[in-house]
Amino acid sequence: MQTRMKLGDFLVAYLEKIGISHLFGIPGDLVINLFFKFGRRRGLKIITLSHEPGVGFAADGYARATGRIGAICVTYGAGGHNMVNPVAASFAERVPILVISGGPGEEERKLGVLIHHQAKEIESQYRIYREVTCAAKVIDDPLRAATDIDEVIRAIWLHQQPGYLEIHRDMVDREIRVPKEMIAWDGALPQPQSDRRKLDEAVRETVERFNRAKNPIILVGIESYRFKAAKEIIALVEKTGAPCCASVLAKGAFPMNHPQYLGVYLGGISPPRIRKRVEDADLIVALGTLLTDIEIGGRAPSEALRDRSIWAVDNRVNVSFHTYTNVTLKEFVGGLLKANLKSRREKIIYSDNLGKPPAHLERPLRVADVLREINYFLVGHKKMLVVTESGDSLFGGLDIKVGDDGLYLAQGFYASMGFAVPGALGAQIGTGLRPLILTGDGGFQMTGIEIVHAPRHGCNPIVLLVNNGGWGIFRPVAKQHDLLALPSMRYADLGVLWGGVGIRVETVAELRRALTNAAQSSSFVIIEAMTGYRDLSPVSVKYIRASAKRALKSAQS
Ligand SMILES: Cc1ncc(C[n+]2csc(CCOP(=O)(O)OP(=O)(O)O)c2C)c(N)n1
Ligand SMILES: [Mg+2]
Repeated sequence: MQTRMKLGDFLVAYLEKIGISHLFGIPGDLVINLFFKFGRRRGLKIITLSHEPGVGFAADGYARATGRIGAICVTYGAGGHNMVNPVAASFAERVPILVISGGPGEEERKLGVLIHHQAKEIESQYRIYREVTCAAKVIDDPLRAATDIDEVIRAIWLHQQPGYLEIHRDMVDREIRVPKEMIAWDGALPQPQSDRRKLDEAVRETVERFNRAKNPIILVGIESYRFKAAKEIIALVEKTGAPCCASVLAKGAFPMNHPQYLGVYLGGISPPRIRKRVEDADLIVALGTLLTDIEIGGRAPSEALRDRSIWAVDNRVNVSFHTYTNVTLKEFVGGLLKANLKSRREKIIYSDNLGKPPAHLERPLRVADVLREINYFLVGHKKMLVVTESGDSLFGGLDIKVGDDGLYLAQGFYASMGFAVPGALGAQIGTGLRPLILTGDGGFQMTGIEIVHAPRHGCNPIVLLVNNGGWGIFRPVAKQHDLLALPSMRYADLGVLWGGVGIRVETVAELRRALTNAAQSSSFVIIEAMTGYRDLSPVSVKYIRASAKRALKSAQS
C-alpha cells in the first residue's frame, strides 16, 4: 500500500492485507476493469460459475466453512440483483460476505438516458442492498474512499454479516489517498468488545443461577461458530458436565460424537428424550442461539422459557428478565470458564429420529434408509463435508451424524433452495474437504448444474439426489398434487454427460455400493436415489403433522 493509489489497486491490496485469497464472481461491462484487477498475476484466485445465485451461495459456503470473509464481484443491475437472495440468506444466518458491484460512470449518468442494467434509479441497487447488509456504501469520493471501504469491511467482521461496496467504473482508476495508519496496519480485523462491568455482572449472575440449578442444559447456537467461540463452549460443557443440544441452524457447531451431546433440539418435535430433557431442565443456557421459529420448534418463546433461561446472543445476555447489553458471546463464555462453576454427572444418550436399520438390504429405498446409509458411510469416511439442501433433505439432514474431522453445513433457517451444490463447491475450495451433498430433485434443478465447474476448481462432490419427481415435502398437505410435480430428468445420466460419474439406485444395497464406489472416484458423482412418491424423512413427517395440527387449532379458535 502507498499514500496515493488507484482505487482498484487499493481495494486489491486491502483484500490481500486482510488475508482474502479467493474472489467469487461473474464479470460484466460495468465492472470488467475492476474484475480483471482482482485476477492479476499473484492476485486473488478468481472462482467463476454460471449464474450469480450460484456464485453467491459458493461465497457463502466458503465463508461458513472457513470462518473467513467470502468476497464476491458482480456487475451492476443484472448481476447485482441476481445476487440478492444468497446475500439475504447470508445476512439472516450471520455469514460474513463482501459484495463488490460495478456501476455506470459519471459521464454515462449525465447522458440523461436510462443506462443498460438500470432498474428504477441508479441508486436502486444500493438501496436494495442496504436492506440485506450490515453496511453498504457507494464509493464516490476519492478523499474518503479508503476509509469508506475500511468501515464496510470492519462492519462485516464485527457483525458477521454481509457488506456492500458499489464502485462505478469511472472510479476504478481514480487516484485516492490512503491514510498512513492503514499502510502501517497489520491487517487484523477487530473483534467485538464487551463492556467489562456488564460482562462481569452477567457472568456473576449466571454462575449463581447455574450453581443453584438442579438439572441445567446447554443449547448451542450458530453464533458460537461464527464468533469462533466453539472451542470455549466445548470446554464449558465439559467443565459443567451438563448435557448439550445444538439448535437446527447450529448443527455441526458442536461435535456430534461428544459424550455430552444429546442431538438437535427442535422444540416439540425433538426426539422424545431430547424434548423431555429440555422440558425438565430448570435452567437453559443458550449460547449464540437466534430466536427463530425453526430454532425453537415453531412456537413463540413462552414466558416460562424466559423465566428459566439465560440467553446470550447479539452481543447481549438475558438472564431471565434482566438484559446485559454489550456482552460478547466469546467473552461471556470465557468469563464462565474462569468462574467457579459446579460440575455434575449425568448419563447422556445421543438421540436421532431414525428407527432400527432394515433387516435385509435388497429392498426398495426409503428416505430413512438414505439417512442411515449416509451415517454408515460416514463412519468409514471421516473427512467429509456434509451439505444439505432446503426441502426434505434439510429436515432429514438433522439425523446425519458427522465425525469430528468433518463438517456439516445447511441453511437451517433462511432455507433457500439452490444453496447446496454451489455452497458445497465454495466450502471445498476453502477447506479441501470433499462434500457429500444431500438434495432433492427440486433443489438440484435450481443450481445443480453448477457442478459442471467442479473439475475446473479442483472439486469433486458426491451428490446424493433423492428423486421423488417433485416438491415432495408439500405432498402431505397439498390437495393439488399436479402443482408439485417436476419434469423428470435423468440425473445419473446427466452426471455422466457433464463429465462426472452417475449412478441410479433403487435399493438399500445399491445405495451402499454406490457410496463406496463414489468414495473411490476422483471426479464428482451424482447418485440418483429413487424413493417413493409419498415417502419423507422422519423429521419432515413430524414437522408437517405438527404444523397441520397448529393450522387446525387456529382455524377452530
Ligand atoms: C428459493 C426457494 N424457493 C422456494 C422454496 C419453498 N420450498 C421449500 S422446500 C420446496 C420443495 C423441495 O423440493 P425438492 O428439492 O425436490 O425436495 P423434496 O422435499 O421433494 O425432497 C420448496 C419449493 C424455497 N425454500 N426456496
Ligand atoms: Mg423432490
